[in-house]
Amino acid sequence: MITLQAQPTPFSFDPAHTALVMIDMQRDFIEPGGFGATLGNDVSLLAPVVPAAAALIAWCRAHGVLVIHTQECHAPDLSDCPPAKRLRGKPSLRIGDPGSMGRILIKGEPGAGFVPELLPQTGDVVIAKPGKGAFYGTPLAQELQSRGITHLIFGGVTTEVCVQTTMREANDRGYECLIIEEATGSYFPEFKASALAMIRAQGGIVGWTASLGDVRSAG
Ligand code: TIU
Repeated sequence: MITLQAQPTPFSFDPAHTALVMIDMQRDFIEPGGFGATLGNDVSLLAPVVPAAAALIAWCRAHGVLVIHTQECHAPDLSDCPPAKRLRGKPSLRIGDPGSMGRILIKGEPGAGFVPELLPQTGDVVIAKPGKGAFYGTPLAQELQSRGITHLIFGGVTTEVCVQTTMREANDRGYECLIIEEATGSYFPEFKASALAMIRAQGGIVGWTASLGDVRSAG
């Protein structure tokens, strides 16, 4: 068992029954010209998440924690993209439109791929997801159940959209959930701070929060 300092209380887990869920560390969210930028966001705000996520992934590999990468993307024919998602708002390019990193959020296109610092390795699990939450329309639940996973550690982008949605879905499914502060980020720093505060409030109503320093201090 590993116990690390966390809020609102220490978080204990058996690495053999724990997975890191790294949410959507894709070029489409982190680099200029992708989906995040088409929505009008300053994507440079997410740059510091990349080295922190790399450090968290390395720590998990060293401690025998399964690494799962999720990827928000759609089929080339958009059959898994509801019009309500594609037509929402007034982005400069919509999902499926051609951009500087290929078609926006389409599976197999350069933009939908992971940033080069965080490429999946042999033994990792990769989950392509059509929604914001990683359980909807994916085999994630079966992947976790078949491995006897009970505890989840979260990182990725963006904190208040895909990360928080997935963490809430996981919490409702009975998983003990921890999010690592430096390894997640938002285009809106105040939303990140609020999401972390919401998660750990009320005795950890959604889960626990901890810093990368807390993780490293655990061993
Ligand atoms: N727009 C935004 O903040 N996020 C997303 O659309 N997807 C994820 O969070 N991955």
